[in-house]
Amino acid sequence: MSNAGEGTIGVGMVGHAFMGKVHTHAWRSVHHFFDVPLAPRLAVLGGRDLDRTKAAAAKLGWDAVETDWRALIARDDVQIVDICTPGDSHKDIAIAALAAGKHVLCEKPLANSVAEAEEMAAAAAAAAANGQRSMVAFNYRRVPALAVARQMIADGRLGKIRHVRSQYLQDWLSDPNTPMAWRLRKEQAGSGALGDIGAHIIDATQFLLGEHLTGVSALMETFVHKRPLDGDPKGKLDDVTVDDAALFIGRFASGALATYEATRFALGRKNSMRLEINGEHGSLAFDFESMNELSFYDGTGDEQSAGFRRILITEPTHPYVGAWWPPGHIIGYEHTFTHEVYDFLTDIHNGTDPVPGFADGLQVQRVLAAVESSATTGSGWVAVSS
Ligand code: SOE
Repeated sequence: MSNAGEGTIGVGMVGHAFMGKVHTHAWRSVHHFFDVPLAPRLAVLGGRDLDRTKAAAAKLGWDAVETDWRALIARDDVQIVDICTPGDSHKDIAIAALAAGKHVLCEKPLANSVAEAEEMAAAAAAAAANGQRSMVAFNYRRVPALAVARQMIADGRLGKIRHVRSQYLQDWLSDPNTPMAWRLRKEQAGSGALGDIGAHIIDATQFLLGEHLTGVSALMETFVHKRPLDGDPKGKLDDVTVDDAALFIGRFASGALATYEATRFALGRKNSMRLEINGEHGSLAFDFESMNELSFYDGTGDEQSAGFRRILITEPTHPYVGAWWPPGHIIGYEHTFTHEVYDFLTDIHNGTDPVPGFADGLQVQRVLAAVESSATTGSGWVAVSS
């Protein structure tokens, strides 16, 4: 049994694949490392298959299971609904959960379309008036190194920003015999690399600069159009209906120019989310595969000794780091989700709106739509709607 009773808040999580596992780790760990006003209770795990959901609940430590997310939402022991499902169910689950008076954490991207995201953002705004909090799980905002980078940019250490260079490179689909998955079907995922990992670099770059993209021009490509349904290359094949890669340029409101590359075919790159920001006085560079490090070039110093220097983001004064280990004992991917639920629980307790909220998720959805429009119509520059 997870901790029950006073000073706790019940979580009902829908979905128990990769995101379900890492969110569970966050809910289980947060109150052991951070001072949270309400300790999460792993009340209910939702999944479509009863036996598989029971097995996942036993392994991950959830108290009960439901095979219908509507029943999960209706339960009195659930105050937070955590949505870890493919994008095609985000809207229905989130709007129903908000209507039922729950707080909602929803995985990214917020939805599979701008229209869905608009409905969700409107429902979240209405529910906020009722004290209900909602957040989109753009977890990379909670990488300590990126929180430091954002502060350095906000403090003017780079001066006016000229260039934003970002790539999110994975290679898990490079083999054409890798079987079909929900992330490869448009009706379930909304888009491919663009929404799955491109959404992260869109949100992360806007987070770092503190401003939005105003327009984009894009290319998208599907390299492998058919994949084995169950991994047998000689078996039945199914159609891939999403992009395998998206490349786009963009312009920020301040005039800064940006380049984006999102692909799951960069053979050898496993989860390499790379960002470089060039300003008039300096530059910052980051690669998630070395997530505890930030490279900084100070253009205001002595030219003779100038160069990118490595900042190890493991000091107790760095965001979130003080809750974990002594300097140099690095943290990982899963810690960013613990940071995320720490901030979410704090907002719930303080009655403040979480960031990124559904309105932020809607704005990212609008950038995704502009990229897709530019790439599919070949219309070149497409403004990001507001
Ligand atoms: C697959 O590309 C994936 O699991 C994404 O869906 C996650 O958002 C990312 O953090 C890791 O890769």
